[in-house]
Amino acid sequence: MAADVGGVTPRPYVPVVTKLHAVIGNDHCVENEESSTTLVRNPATGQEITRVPSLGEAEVDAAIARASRAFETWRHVTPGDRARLLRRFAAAVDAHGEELAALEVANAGHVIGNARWEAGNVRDVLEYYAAAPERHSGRQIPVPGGVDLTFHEPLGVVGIIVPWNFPMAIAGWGFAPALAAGNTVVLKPAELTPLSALRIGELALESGLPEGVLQMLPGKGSVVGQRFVTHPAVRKICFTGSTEVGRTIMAGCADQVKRVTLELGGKSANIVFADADIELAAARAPYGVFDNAGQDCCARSRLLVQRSVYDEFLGLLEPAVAGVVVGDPTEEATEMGPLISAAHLATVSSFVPDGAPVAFRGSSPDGPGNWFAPTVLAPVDPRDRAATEEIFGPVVVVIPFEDEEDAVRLANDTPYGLSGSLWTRDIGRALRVARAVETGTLSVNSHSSVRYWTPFGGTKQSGIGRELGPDALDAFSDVKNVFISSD
Ligand code: TAP
Repeated sequence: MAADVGGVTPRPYVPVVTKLHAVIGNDHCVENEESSTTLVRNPATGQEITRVPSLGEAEVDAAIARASRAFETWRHVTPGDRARLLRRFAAAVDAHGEELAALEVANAGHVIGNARWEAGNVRDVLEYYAAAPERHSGRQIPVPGGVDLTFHEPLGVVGIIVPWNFPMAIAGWGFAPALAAGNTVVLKPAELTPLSALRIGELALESGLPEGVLQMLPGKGSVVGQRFVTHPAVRKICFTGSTEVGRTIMAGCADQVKRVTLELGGKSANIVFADADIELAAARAPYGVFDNAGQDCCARSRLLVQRSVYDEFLGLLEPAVAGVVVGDPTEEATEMGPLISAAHLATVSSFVPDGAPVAFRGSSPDGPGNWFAPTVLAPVDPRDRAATEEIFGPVVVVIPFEDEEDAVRLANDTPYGLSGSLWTRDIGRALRVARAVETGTLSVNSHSSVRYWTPFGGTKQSGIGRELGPDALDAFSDVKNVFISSD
């Protein structure tokens, strides 16, 4: 494990997080000025899990300086050795998959089945991009008077800012291609959900990544994240989060013409045509919006149903929603867990006030924890707040449409454009509507959005740039053109 790799001596394992210990406090995540720590709670039980350091600007600057020094070495590690180190990192994540999944269940309230998938996703994304350093080749372009070559140059230090809804998967989508392209990474997990990222940072060191190559920096967005934006040595920001914060990040990056990738909010449509397999579309619809308790940027939170099958569809949807298993996320059979925090529960609840047009609801546990039952609102005017704003909770609005043109008009009547689905047996219609809906990804007869082999990202105010897929390395490198005269 401690072999010298490409002139870089990998570090032995040094834990960077002290043992998790329970502490007393009142909120899910409370800043403590005196000790500069943040209290982290279990959203399913309300119980405290641990305190995590909340870094100040001087500590962030020191970490960025370490990342800058590490870059000078990491960028010169040979492609084969960089690939080998990333494969070791993937193997360490794989070996600790159950532990990482358990952290995500406890800290983010993810159901155990999803959390295992997410840990596996971090491993898979690392393995996928471990193949990249040996394949990210430039071009030789025919020109008169000599030879012209292009090279993919790493950018330097990349700052990755991660939200709380998919803490470890979204972290991996950023750091795996960034490291493969030869950059070093500073990563800020969300204050509410830092635990899996901190453990992955330990695993990176344990598997031999040199010190400073990947650093997890917990703390506030307004301190740690903001410093990534303003620090001149950070050459790119990879931000996932709300459109509101994304706008400020983009404006801040403009000051230094800093590269930026933004993965932001969504209000995606699930379009059900009358010629679809209506039973299947209704059976699957709850999982297109209630997965991760609706805290999913790709949630299909607008269900557009052709009027001729509207009543039939709602009749089939009701038992499907009632059948969603909501409860203890540690149980294998559970399909939906709690919301992330009491504050977020209040926000989601505000979309279902007394008198809201609740067609039907699923179940949710009583007692402690941030529980909100799956909720179907119908009929809903397309201009209602619940139909236009991102709720980020288990609430779906159902809206009828007349024909293909009407469906596309409604689907596009939003500033967002991240994801979506359409259900039809007509392949021509599937292609026409898939092309007409303004969105970064779309699934036909499925709710799948994220596959690490394919590009993912939004259009309109859902973001800029694409993650994952074969081209992700291009987002973490610049093309240098070199002309060699033959005269
Ligand atoms: P945000 O409040 O935007 O926070 C996201 C991250 O940005 C957190 O780490 C946060 O830190 C940090 N941050 C906050 N203010 C900042 C600032 N001024 N400068 C730099 N960083 C700052 O979003 P959220 O509530 O965590 O996540 C929910 C949103 O993310 C939803 O809108 C959802 O659609 C979107 N989302 C999008 C995607 C994709 S792929 N498009 C995926 C997941 C989530 P703190 O932890 O300190 O707040």
